[in-house]
Amino acid sequence: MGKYLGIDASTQSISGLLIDTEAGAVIAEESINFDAHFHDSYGVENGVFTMGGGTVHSAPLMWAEALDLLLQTLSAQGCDLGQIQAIAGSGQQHGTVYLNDTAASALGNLSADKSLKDQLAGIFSRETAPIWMDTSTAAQCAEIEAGVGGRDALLELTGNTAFERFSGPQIRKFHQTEPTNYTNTSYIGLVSSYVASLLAGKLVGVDPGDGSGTNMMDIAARTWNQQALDATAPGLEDKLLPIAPSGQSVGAISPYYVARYGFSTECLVLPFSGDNPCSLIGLGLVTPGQVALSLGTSDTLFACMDQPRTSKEGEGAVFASPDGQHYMALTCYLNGSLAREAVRDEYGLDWDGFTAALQATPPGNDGGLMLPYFAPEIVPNVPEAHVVRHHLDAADAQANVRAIIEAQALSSAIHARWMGVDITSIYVTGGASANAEILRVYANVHNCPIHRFETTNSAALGAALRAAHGHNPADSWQETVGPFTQPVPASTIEPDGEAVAAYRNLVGTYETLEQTHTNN
Ligand code: XUL
Repeated sequence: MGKYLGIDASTQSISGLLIDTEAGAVIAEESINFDAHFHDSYGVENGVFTMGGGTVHSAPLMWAEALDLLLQTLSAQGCDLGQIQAIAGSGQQHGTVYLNDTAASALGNLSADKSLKDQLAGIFSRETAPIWMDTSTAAQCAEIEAGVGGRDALLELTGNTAFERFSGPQIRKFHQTEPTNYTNTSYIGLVSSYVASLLAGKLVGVDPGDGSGTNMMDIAARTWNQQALDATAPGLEDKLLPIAPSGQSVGAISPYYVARYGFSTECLVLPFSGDNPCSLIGLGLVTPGQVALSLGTSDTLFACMDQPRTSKEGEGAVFASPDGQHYMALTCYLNGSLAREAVRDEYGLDWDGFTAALQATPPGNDGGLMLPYFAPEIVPNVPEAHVVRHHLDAADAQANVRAIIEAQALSSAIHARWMGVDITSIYVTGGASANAEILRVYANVHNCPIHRFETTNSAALGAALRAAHGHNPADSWQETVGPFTQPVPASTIEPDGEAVAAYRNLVGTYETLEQTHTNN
């Protein structure tokens, strides 16, 4: 029991969330927006530099400056940072930070009289860091896959095929385009391990959760895979620290933070993990079979798996869970709110009208189906936007509303199969989760209860819960996450037998329609 801090270093901001496990409550939350504070000094927009040709970077020195500002702000608000027993964190996944041979000593000798920014400006062998939004490495992806013996071989070794945003292809591009700077790099970290290093005052390794997003880690053994490293860049193993187990403290916080912000000398730092793996914990998914669905701009399905199952068709990514035992599956549908809003607007409805349309139409929609690709879709892979209506009258507003929601729910069932998870419950978050009629469709398609979950920052909460568990490893994960991950009271929607039967028949028809109109 005690107080634990979760730090989320994300694309547009860095946030801190403090929990009190005795009270089972979040007691402070603060966020530093990069554009608001650093647009003028670093030139970032939406936290990043968009450099053309799909290249998107950010500024690791800015992240250090923002960390100082975050801690200063929390302290100025009256947070007693001295009571914090452990810190863990979460970082935007895949982004890489390149440090030279002065980094270890600069981090180890931080003086509390000067800021991180003033002391660390010289530690970078590359001033900017490519991040997850970077799509400039298609050639490197192909080279890495070929280097290990093909796409399936990389999938087998690391759990994922090569993705442009993943760290390995980004490192390979750096080695190819800036060979001297690559040679002068002593340490390559991820956003997560870099921010952990700032706090620990020493270089910290990448945890398995974030290591899974590199195309370089053996997903089952949770160690770097030499074959994948060799296919990425020469001498890479010397620039990486061993994978750091997510639950093991890397030591006490640097004296810099004790002197400057009043942290206890005993406050422990745990390895940081990726934001999605931390969200898995922050949503309470610590038991295989538990699934969360975020209905946001895009719809994202998270699942806790007992094995590192992979998707050959690229339906999703696999990450090691920072709970140390399980795995996380992540599938992202681009046509989430975007598509729901397109239908709402096409028929001149507001959200009440949208809900009324769902109430007025039967499960199964009398056979009317829609393929809702209002924008290109990730899953299934649909490169060009196109909407298909099947036995569906484009003039019938109510049937089109039901068709879009049923399409999304049926697709979430079809493309969750690769996870091999027997879905027993779904926690739903995000804007559209407030609509019980939408959730009813999901309950009937998946034949399981749907619980609504309200969260502001599940990644930061997951990080704080990881800190709590790292400090109290004898507690079960369920005990740790339980008090913080309860569904909204009375929000549970149970499946209805008749509707479940209707969807059981419809899923095959939808799947055939999808296969007819897509590449999958
Ligand atoms: C996941 C991914 C993004 C970033 C966002 O693979 O690229 O979700 O983690 O911060």
